[in-house]
Order: sequence, then C-alpha cells, then structure tokens
Amino acid sequence: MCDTCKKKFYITTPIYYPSAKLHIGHTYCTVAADAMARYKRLQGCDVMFLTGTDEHGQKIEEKAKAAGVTPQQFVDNIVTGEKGVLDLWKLMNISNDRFIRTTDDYHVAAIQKIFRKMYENGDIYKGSYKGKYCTPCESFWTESQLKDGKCPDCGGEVHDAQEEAYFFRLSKYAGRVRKLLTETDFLEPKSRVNEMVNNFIDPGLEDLCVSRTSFTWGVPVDFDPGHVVYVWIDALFNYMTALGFENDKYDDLSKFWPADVHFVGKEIVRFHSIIWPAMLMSLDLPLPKKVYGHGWLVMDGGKMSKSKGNVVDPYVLAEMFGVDALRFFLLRTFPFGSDGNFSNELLINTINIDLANDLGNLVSRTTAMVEKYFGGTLPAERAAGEFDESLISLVSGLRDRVEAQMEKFQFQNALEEIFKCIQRANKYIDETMPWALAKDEANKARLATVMYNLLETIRICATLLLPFIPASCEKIFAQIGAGADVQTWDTANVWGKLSQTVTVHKGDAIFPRVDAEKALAKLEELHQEQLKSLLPALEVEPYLTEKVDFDTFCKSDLRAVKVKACEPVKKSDKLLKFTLDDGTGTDRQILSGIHKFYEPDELLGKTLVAIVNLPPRKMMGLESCGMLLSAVHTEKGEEKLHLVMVDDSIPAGAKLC
Ligand code: ME8
Repeated sequence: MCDTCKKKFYITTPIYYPSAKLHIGHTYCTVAADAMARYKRLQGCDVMFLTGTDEHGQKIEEKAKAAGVTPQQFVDNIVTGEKGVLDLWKLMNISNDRFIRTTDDYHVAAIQKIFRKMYENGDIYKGSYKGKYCTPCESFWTESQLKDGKCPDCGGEVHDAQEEAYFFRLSKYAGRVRKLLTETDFLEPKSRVNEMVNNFIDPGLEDLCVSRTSFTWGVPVDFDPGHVVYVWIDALFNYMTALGFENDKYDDLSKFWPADVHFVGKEIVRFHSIIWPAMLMSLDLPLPKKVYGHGWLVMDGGKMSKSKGNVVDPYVLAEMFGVDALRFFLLRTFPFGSDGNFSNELLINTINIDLANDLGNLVSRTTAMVEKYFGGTLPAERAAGEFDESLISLVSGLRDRVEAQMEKFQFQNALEEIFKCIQRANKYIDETMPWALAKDEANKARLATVMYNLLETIRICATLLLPFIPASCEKIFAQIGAGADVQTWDTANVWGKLSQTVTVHKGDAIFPRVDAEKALAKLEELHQEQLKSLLPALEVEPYLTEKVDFDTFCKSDLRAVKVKACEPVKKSDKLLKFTLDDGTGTDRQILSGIHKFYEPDELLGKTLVAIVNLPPRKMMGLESCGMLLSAVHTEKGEEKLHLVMVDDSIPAGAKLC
C-alpha cells in the first residue's frame, strides 16, 4: 500500500495534569492507547498517536507556590524531570508519535486565536459567574449538580464564588449534542450515553464559564488582560493544535483530523462528549469520530491513592515485574469500559498464570523439545495426526477474532481469544505426548509435525500479542526462529508461514514465575516506606492548655544524677534498670522504659535529670524511685526519645530549678 492510500488512524489519550507523579491508574489509558496504535500500525494504517500534559490551572499554581518554585519550573520537573511523565512513557514502551504540553508556545498562541474566534462569532460572551466552586477540580457547579452538597466529581467541599467571566454558549448546542449522543455511536460504551443525557443534558445545559480572574497561571485572554482561559478550552483543543490547528508548528490537520478516537477516563466523558463537540460545532469543525470512556482502576472500591494498601508507583511495579508484565496485566485483567479493582495479588496471579505458566511454558517447552529431539532444526518430513485439525482451525481464525475485539476496544476479550489458543496448544502437547513419540525413530515425521504446529501457533499468537507486549514478542520470535517477514498482520492469518525447516534458539525464560510471598512482602515494605514519607516530618506532643501554678511546679524535685550502672531488666524488652548517684551517698534505683532507644553501656557515667520525690513504684518486681526526664517526638511516624543530659561538670545531687 502506498503512503497516500494508507488508512489514517488518529488516537489520543487525555493530557495529564502534572500536579503530582503519575500512578498506575494514569498508565492504564496510555497503555491501552498504545496497544491500539501498535495494532493499527500492524494492520498497515498511517497512525498518529498523541499524548501530552495539561499544565495550566489554579491547582498547579498553588502547588508550585507551596513548593517555592514557579509554575513553569514545577511542571517542567514533573514532565521532563527524572522519573517524570516523559520518562514514564519511555519506560512503558509507549509509541506516541507526538507529545503536546499546553505550555508550548504554539499551543498558547493557538488557544488565544480560538478564544477570540468564538468571542467574535458570539459564542463566547462576558458575564458574571455565581456558583459553587470546587478548587481541586477547578469547576463551578450549580446547586442541582452537587452530590450531598459536595463536588460531584471529587466529593470535596465547594464554596460560594462569584467572578466576572467569559461564558461559552453551551446551551445553544444542547439539541445537536443530544442528537449526536443518542443517534450515533459517537460515545461509547453506550452506558455512558444515558449518564450524560440524564444527568447533564436533560436537566438543562447551562452556558459554561470559560475564563478565570482568580489566578494567572493560564493562557491569557489577549483582548482582556486579567482573564485567563479556563482550562477546558485550553485542554480540549490540544487534540487539534497538536496537528497544526491555528499554528504553523505542525501541518497534519487535514491528514488526521477528525480523530478516530479519544480515549478518556469516565470522569472526563462529560467534557469530551458534551463540551468538546459543542465547541467544535461553534467553529464549524468536523467532530471526532468517537469518544471512548474507560473505567477506573480502583482500590477497595475507591480511587487510587498512595494512602491505601497498595504500591501504585508504575516505576516500582515495572522494576519488580517487568514492563510487559505490567502492560499485559492492565489490559488482560479488566474490561476497558468498566472499573477494575487493582491489587498486587491479582497482578502477580496474572503474571504467573497467563505469562509464566501458559505462554512462557509453551515457548520454553517447545523450543527445548525441538533442541532435544532435532538439535534445534526441524526436518522437512511431515505426518499429520489426531488433534492437529482442532488446533490448526482454532489458531487459523484467531486474527479475525482478535481484530473484531480490537475494533471495539475490548482488549480483555482480544487477549482472551489469544490465550484460548495458547492453552489449546499446551493441551495439544499433553495429547500428542512428544516425549513418547521421541522414543521411536519411526515417529520422526510425526514428532516434527507436532513441533511445527506448536511453533506456528506461537508465531501467530506472538504476532497478535505485539500490540500488548512488544519487547517480549521480539524475544519469542528470536527463540522460535521467526523472521520479520512472518511477524506481520497479513501472515498472522495464514497457517504455515513459518519455515518448515526452522531453527529455534532456546533462551532464558521470558516470563519468570514470581514468588508471590516474597514479592508481596517486598511491596508491603515499600508501601510502609511510602506511608511514612506521607507523614509529617516532625510531630511533637500537643501543648497542654491547663495552667499549673508556680508553687505546684516547685513541688517537683529535679536533680542531676550520674549513671553508676545500667542493665536491662530480665524478661522485659523495654525496661532498663539504672543505679544512680544522686549525691546523697545512697544509690538510687530508677527503672525506665527506654531500652528501644539506648543500649545500657552508652549511658554509663552520663549526668541525667531525674524527678526524685515521686512515690516509689514497682515494675517487674523491682522498685523504681523516681523518673528520668527525656525529650520525645515523632519523626516520619517513628517515635524518638532523647534522655535529658546535662554537663558532666554538674555534681550529682545539684538541684534543677
Ligand atoms: O483529567 N484509573 O487529567 P488527569 C484509570 N487534564 N484512569 C485514571 C485513574 C485511575 N485510577 N486515575 C486517573 C485530566 N485516571 C485532564 C484531561 S484531556 C483534554 C484533559 C485517568 O491527569 C483519568 O480518568 O487528572 C483521566 O482520563 C486521565 O487519567 C488524566 O487525568
């Protein structure tokens, strides 16, 4: 197919807020879009795969201020800094063709032009906004949109706010948008259509506030200083400015617009399926062909967060389990349109069952047998036999079944189809029993056929797995001796493309089994560290508000005491027994629960402070006459204690007052 005849395919992910490091939930959509882009390229399409970052808004401005840096420095660090967004996509083997940052000059200038055009055509007008404002979501809400008085998106507090602002005439497009949603396949899955129509369109679409004066970190409205463009105009038009709309940086608009699909998380479906088409209608621009609202990865039913019991850092998970294992898990385990409950146990199970047991074993058993029985190269003789037909017919139709699912973005089902074949091939080994065939030279042709059928199944499955686990598939191809000419979408539909006399190269296990117990313990340890890092650095006991009069205070007799001996109390983890010189000539014994903080030897000879007129107490059968003073606080969740020590030149018995 020549370049100009190639089918075009334009796919986008949401552009991410770099307000914090991305977690595994963010990785989900980008991995899905990557699988889709790779699949389309394999099919021979001319693909444009766009992702990026949405860098303006009040939240970023506030976070930058708190961090003591400029907003630009703040976002630069999260986007281009070490282990930032760009690094993450590189690590995850994301094959995006373009990356847009909404702070890019060409985008900023284009947004100004777009805003002005909509102002000039009358769809943007100036008014005053009164409403309930949610700061984290940067959204105004009406009373009726609130859920239990809280923000319907994040569940957070809202407050009354009013400001002079520009508005977009969203209400004008309600009818056309409703038709788009209800009469076409613009929005999928279909369940999301009802949600949009019932919750937003039918209750009455209000005009949308599209500028802010309460912060400055945004695209300035060039004809009205003090106003910045509200993030959704800025954010949504990225899909077009990245192709060259209203700018000279790129020149792909006529080639790739309208987009074939926008992948978006369910909470931003509203912006993509109502506001976005309405804005495009306002400018008389073609609408994207589809918006697909995927579900969330949740933990224990709630949104992802570090404070829940899982490590959600993709760097940690990729390092422990491998990038492909993580990519595979995300798309194999959860239906793309619904929420999926993430857990480390599930991740490890998926790796061990599908990748290590089923796929990994099939590859290593097959290549090991070809090496053992044929020295690595199959002979040309063949002998068909029982079980061949059922395997071959299942695998021959696989590509079309995978394609049918991929076209509907049903990654889980596509993988299910592939794994049915992998499982069938493993069963074929048990049925044909190559080890029994190998005992008799007369079975050589039959044994070669069995091996060939297995290798050919692996070749076809690996080709279809390329969009999901590209690096591992390359390793598989190398092991089974499949050249580039038989790793193509066209050959994935034709049985028998692998050379009949192929040479295999058994290598290391491609998907080593994960020791679940060890891995979970390690993750738990990392999670505890993460939790600690979230705790305040330093915490001291709250101050007492109740006043104590001077005379009462003076009733405490504080003395300098010198440690003559110190030893742990038998059968106690905590207690140390001190023999102290208190200046009276008679040793004083004090027990103190500080063994966790001090070894007895390090305290010998030290001059400490004790309250000496407390009534004696018995602990573990021993008498304690007084109490040693110490300073206590908590650091990163850990209790710290320091005995109060005074200068050694101070004699035992000196009164502290
Ligand atoms: O919404 N599971 O940015 P964002 C699945 N800047 N997806 C998740 C997720 C989870 N646990 N957590 C977040 C924005 N996401 C805007 C987009 S587009 C013009 C502007 C998804 O960084 C979320 O659903 O807050 C969204 O689609 C994406 O991550 C980006 O979220």
